[in-house]
Amino acid sequence: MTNKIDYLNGRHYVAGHRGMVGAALHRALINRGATQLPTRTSAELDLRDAAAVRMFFETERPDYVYLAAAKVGGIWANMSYPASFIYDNLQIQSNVIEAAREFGVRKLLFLGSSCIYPKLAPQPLKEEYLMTGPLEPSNEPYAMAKLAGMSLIRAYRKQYGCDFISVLPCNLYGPGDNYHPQQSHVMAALLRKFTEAVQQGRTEVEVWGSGSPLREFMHCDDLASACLFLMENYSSEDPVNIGTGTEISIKDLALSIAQATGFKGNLKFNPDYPDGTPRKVMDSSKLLSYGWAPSISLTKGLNSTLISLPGFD
Ligand code: GFB
Repeated sequence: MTNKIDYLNGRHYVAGHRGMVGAALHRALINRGATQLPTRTSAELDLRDAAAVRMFFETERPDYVYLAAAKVGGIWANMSYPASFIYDNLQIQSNVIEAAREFGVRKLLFLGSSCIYPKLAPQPLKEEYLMTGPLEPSNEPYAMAKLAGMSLIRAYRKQYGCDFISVLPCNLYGPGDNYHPQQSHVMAALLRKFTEAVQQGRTEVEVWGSGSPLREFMHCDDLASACLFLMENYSSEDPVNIGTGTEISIKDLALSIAQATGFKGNLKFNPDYPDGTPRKVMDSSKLLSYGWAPSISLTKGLNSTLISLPGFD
């Protein structure tokens, strides 16, 4: 089912537009000619506050909603703040989805995550493997919230006929990522660690865990492109995987970043930190079959992200 998205005259609300994914969606919308993009920072609008969210929708009346606002973080953040990861995300997504229904949003896209698949599901992960086994414990609260979000999308389609869809991205990276030393995802963490090691003349960089886990990385601009493609071309209760199909071990990722940053020292794997799920590569053949494919290779994306790094304190 194809939906005409009215970029020019429609009002497009990207929830979470200051985050890496939301900012990429914002850029992509502007590139397609969108001019009406109501925004609120988290200081201006707390998406965990149902009344405030309702008032925002009543005032701004968005036609299209991209639900990229979420509490996110890497494996350490997920393990350190499990209550915030489930509570905040349940609140944010419930409030935005319900307000979108109440105020007649024409289409909404909800961002899930590849970490909602069972820890030991067969690989590559096909959409039908969802909810077939236990989750990876390190991010179970976050994954539970995202599973609930997907269920909300399905339920709102069934009960109210809302044109809401869910997508499941692989691990993401790109400009505007969170570079917090402990709380970030691995790509941002390693970009920072290697860059600082070179700047400070250090000869060793710590890499958490064993280095053996396999992950699939996508640049946030490719993700934004896939999301808009699905807004235009997809309408179903079934979620869609968004991945590159290419996986890399954490050790090889660290070696690639070492090379890209010009780091010549040693990697020190620290087994005191967890590996998380051993492998997480998605089967994105459904998306490919609709006619979308990624265009930013890991090498290209890594190099462009490197030159966009902020200064670190
Ligand atoms: O990106 P990441 O934190 O999360 O870590 P997940 C991926 C892998 O990189 C793990 C290793 O095996 C980490 O142990 N790693 C090595 C590091 N060095 C570092 C480092 O300095 N920082 C970090 N963060 N990792 C997350 C979920 O899982 O994936 C989230 O916890 C979310 O909920 C996200 O779904 C996409 O890929 O393991």
